[in-house]
Amino acid sequence: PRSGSTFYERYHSLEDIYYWINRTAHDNPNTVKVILVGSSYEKRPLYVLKLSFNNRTNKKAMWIDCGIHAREWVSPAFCLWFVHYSLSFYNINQDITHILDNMDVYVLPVLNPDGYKYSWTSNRMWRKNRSISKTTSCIGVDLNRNFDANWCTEGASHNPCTEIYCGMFPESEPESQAVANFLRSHKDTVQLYLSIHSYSQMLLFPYSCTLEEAENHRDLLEMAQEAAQKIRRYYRNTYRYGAGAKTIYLAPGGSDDWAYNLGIKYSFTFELQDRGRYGFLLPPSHISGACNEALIAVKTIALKVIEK
Ligand code: ING
Ligand code: ZN
Repeated sequence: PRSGSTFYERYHSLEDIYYWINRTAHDNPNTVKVILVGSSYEKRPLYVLKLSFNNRTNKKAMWIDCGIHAREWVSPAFCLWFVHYSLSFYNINQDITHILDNMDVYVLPVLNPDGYKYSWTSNRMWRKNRSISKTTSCIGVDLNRNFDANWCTEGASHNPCTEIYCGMFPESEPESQAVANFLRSHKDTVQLYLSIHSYSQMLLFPYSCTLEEAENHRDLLEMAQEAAQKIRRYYRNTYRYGAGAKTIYLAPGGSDDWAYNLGIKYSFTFELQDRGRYGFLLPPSHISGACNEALIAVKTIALKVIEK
């Protein structure tokens, strides 16, 4: 390891992350539970950490998933960072204490474990999962095109050889199905959905699957704007923000649009650092900066959801 860097300032193999999940739950038996929500195409477990700091009834919840795209390594790093920060600064930092007093948090550190593993062992630039198709030798479905939100319209592809292959049908992949099943069964409590990607420094919200505006567009825009302002003020970094389709490109089948249509009215996709200098190959020395600025955005948005 780089001298002077902590565990959370490095990238970790899938095996290390599974070990970390286990140890984190074991070391925090009163606050952390591990929930098995499904398994990947290659039969790896999909574990969610539930952070719950008190037994208040009717508590809201937020969901954070990381690592839906294999090569976006800073994304799983953020999920680990967030859990560690929550456990370390509850009752120390006022904002995280208020958030955790009012919300349970579900964290899925690696939504696409097969792809993540493959990006460590074979192809650093792999994006999709690793499912095999009957009709071609091309491998993998883009899990962020596999959800049931204007599935496989403009901005996704039926061609398994592309990076934006939507799969055979919505939720054809076990990874997207596991997330969708979990959220369907928790939609009465989950009020905030966050999906963490990289790179390009953006805070996106529905819709990406259509140019239409979400019903609470103004609310979402205001939250994203405030979060971006905080990042600029505290970290002197620029995040763009807006509805996905108008800010980057039309992209149907994304998880945030699907969660929004399910009824989770506060739904965001974060694109963490950087803006292209290193791209997906963000050096480990940048993890702390990338995670701290994203953390301030998560806090800003979560505090606003609690107020609603
Ligand atoms: N970007 C996202 C992608 O899947 C996105 C952008 C956000 C699409 C929300 C759909 C919904 O293309 C990256 N970097 O993967
Ligand atoms: Zn991505």
